Amino acid sequence: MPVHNAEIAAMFDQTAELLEIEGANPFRVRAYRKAARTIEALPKSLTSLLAAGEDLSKLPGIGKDLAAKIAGILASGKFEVLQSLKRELPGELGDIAAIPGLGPKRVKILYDRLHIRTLEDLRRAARAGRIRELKGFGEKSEQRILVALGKPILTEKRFKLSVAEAEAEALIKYVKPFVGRGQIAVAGSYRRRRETVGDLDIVVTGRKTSTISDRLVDYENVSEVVAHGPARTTVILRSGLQVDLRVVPAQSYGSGLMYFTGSKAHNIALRGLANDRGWKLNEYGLFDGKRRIAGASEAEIYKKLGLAYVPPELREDRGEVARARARQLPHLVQLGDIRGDLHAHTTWSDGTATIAEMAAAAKERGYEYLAITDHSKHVTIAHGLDSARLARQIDEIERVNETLDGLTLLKGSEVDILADGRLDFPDRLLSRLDVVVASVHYKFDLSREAQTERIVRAMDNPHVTIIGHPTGRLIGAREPYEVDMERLIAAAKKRNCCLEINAEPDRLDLNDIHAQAAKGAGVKLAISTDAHATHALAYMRFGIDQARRGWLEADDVINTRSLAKLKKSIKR
Ligand code: DGT
Ligand code: CA
Ligand code: CA
Ligand code: ZN
Repeated sequence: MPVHNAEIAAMFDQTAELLEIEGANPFRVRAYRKAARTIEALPKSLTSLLAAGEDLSKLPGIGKDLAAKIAGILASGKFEVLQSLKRELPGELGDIAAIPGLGPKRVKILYDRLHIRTLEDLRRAARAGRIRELKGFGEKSEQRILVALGKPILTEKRFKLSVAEAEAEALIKYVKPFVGRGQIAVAGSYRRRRETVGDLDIVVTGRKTSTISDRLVDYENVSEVVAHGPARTTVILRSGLQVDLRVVPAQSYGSGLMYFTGSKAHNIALRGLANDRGWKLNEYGLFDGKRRIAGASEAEIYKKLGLAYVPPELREDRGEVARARARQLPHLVQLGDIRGDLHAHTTWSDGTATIAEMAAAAKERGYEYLAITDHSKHVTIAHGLDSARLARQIDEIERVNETLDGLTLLKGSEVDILADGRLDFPDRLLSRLDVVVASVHYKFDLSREAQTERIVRAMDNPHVTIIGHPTGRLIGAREPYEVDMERLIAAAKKRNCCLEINAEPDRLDLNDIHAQAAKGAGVKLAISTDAHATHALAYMRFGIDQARRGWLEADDVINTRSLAKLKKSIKR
């Protein structure tokens, strides 16, 4: 049974949690968390990477030790470290430790003295007044526990799009052979390419007697069957991701797909249009009385409603219905429009591939150009470059460029924006570069005013081409720093500076809404992968997803330009 990346990531996260309860070395705890983030974001399964002979210890945050552990998990399906931790610390102790006021030590007391292993155990003990009797607890902490238990401690779990995508692709590959000549698609927020996905909604054509639901239930990766019927089946995968499968007749495939793609708000707007004409729209079709006038394809439904086809990424009821009626929908940027990548790291800082290897990978993607933008010295953990090393790297890039045919490496830097808005390199060096990505990597806790001022000051430097990952957020892990986005956008416009859509699946920064606002103000965007390895250049597609959700067209994105035009348009 192949072990999925999401499962290994979950094992590492859980290990980190239990180690924390045990009071283990914080460095060890962090190492597991970091490895989990890396694994979640991988575009390929670890199984296939290993089979292809890739050295896993080259992945960011994964050393020799963890690489060996991963190989062990892939071979056995089990993680011995986690299992022994669980033997020592059973139940839901990790969840219990997450309750405010209860740290690892107190969790241990609860377990040792009252045998509390689950949230339910804890609730029962608190209601019975047994916690206040424990030394060091008292009535107040018992009250606090009860209050905390009343709230949803485990907030609704959403999955990053990249993680959901790996699950969805494996699942579709498995069920596809059973679909025969029918149609199947993943609908919902997944099809709209939202940055996170609550569950997967799969629509498949078939008759009432279809056996496709039985096949899904048999899927090796299913951990729980919530509902199982001929028309609708719901399962939970081992990663915790829920899958809803709906079987619809072929003549309702378009309406079913449309309904389950949503968003709900978009559906409501469409139903309103149908009602205005005296029709009815639901998941079975578009009806005039009892007569179905459309339903087999989405295209014919939009057409009947007098609308241009609305790409799923736009279906959020943010004005797309009116624009579809006026035939004024944007021509959304596509992956094929992209001619190069403007943010990439190499072994000179914290990347895993050499300049030449990154160049070869970019060329393989059909790119015209790739900007090498290693970190500056302030990011010491990433072996950021000092002035002397950057000068040497510039020479090296020029040397490699001589050997290349069809691809041009751009000399660049991801230069740190220092706390006061100055840059981490002197102007005389920056002036030698083609592309300067300026980013914030520390002092995330400045006030909104100070943080905004800091970044605007950086843009004042005319050598700066692009502001990298402008809000600093990490999806599900780190909130964006406080910053006045409206002011940043206005400042970028005034200075002819670009903003980045960082396509790294943990970042997606700017997000869709901010990207749309930037476009509205006439600011150009760079969709960049921030690749730290050759395979990560493929993250471009996640950036394209967000750009499309932000209504961007090819012209709004600077790296859709030819090299000559790019160079002209980024000149300040
Ligand atoms: P998610 O899963 O939270 O990331 O977001 P969605 O959009 O995939 O939402 P989900 O899975 O609850 O439902 C899938 C689609 O089904 C949703 O986008 C629209 C449609 N849908 C669900 N419930 C309703 C409803 O009550 N009314 C209408 N009009 N559509 C609904
Ligand atoms: Ca969904
Ligand atoms: Ca659903
Ligand atoms: Zn960065």
